[in-house]
Amino acid sequence: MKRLRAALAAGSLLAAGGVPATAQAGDSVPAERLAARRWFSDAKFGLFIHWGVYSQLGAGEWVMHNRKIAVSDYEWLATTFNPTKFDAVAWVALAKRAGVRYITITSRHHDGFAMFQTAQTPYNIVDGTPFRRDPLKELADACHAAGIKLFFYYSQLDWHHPDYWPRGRTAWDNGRPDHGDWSRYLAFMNAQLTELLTRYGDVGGIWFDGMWDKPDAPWQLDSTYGLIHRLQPAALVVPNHHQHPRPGEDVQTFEQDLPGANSAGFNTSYVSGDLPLETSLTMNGSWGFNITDKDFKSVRTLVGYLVRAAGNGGNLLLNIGPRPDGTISPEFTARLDSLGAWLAVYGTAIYGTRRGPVSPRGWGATTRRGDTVFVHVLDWPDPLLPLPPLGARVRTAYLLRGRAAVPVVETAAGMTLALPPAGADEPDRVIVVVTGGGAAPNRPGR
Ligand code: FHN
Repeated sequence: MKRLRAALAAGSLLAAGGVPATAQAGDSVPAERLAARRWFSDAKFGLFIHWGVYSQLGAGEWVMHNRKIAVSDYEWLATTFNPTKFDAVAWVALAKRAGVRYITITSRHHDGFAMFQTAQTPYNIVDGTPFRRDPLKELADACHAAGIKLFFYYSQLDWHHPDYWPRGRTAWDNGRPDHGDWSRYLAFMNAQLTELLTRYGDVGGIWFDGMWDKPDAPWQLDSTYGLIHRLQPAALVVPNHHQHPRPGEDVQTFEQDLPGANSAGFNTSYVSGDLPLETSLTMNGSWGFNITDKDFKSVRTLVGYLVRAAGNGGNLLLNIGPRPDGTISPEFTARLDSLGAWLAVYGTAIYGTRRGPVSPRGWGATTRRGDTVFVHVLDWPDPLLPLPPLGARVRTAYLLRGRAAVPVVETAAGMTLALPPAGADEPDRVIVVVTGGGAAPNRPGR
């Protein structure tokens, strides 16, 4: 371990595959990445996909840990994985209908099984299963053809690799050796990341997860982030480590929580003022396919999350867990289609917006684009809605759906909107308020 620390300190480790994983100096962000961050902030809606060997057991992606499955038994399970109904074009068509602008898919989860062809281990879907196809390649091709960006989820935590040692919080006796070479593990990870960033065309970014298993380990993040940014200068690093953002990271992501809310208990309540934000969310209570979890959120609730995420200046990354044969359950497809139908009407109040001049409230949220403020009324029973000042005089206000004028009374203390009754099929009444000057965030009343 002493030798490893010395090597790490001297920065002498090379990523396998001959690519030097050198550190990044400070956090000077080149123009390509700044543009990619802006693109990300405009995108507002992404589809998260958790899919892997675990899907076969229909009990979520933690089943190996939860049922204490031995490595050898899980390896056998992997050899039976044969998702012959997987159709990348159909998945992307669904994503397109839903109105998402990017997909983030598990290239490998904590079970360590690679859902892509990798020369670093035979424990991958092409070399280790009867399927023998690379679904990530097929998905990347379909995404590129459809104009959807593809991000790769990559688990830093590994329940299979013998060099993931010393083990972290999720340690249990599953037949792994009680020793390992951490520097070899980091080289393995960097080599797999190199493959993901050189064989799949333009990649939106890498969505890291699992560092929380060993938060104090010498992860050499500068090296890994530097490698990513060198291989694809516009690829974003999205770390789900639940901590303050670090240099080299591009997006602050919050798991099962709106930015800063931390109702889940493991997110940080700190919210970056500079970086794009994202909320990842399950549609039921599970990430990976769970055959008994029918606790699906309603379309109204999901619209509420999308609106409140945007009102907080963030994106919604909404998850599906496809079945082991490659099909997607109707509960997911129906909700995605409904969200797409909703966005076809209301998308202008979401895409390309930033958080509005009034911070999210119990009744809803505001978004803005230039001088136009979108007031999203999600839950307000009364005909009059009082708002704090928007920071600029109102020129006109009208309903987004149907364009009917909305009467406004302005005073020094703010303004009052006279709302039409909500339709039964209308989870969000959107009032378009056109102001005379810039209604910038951080105005009085936030
Ligand atoms: O343990 C994972 C979990 O399985 C899932 O991938 C989520 C997605 O945000 N992240 C982890 C927990 O932080």
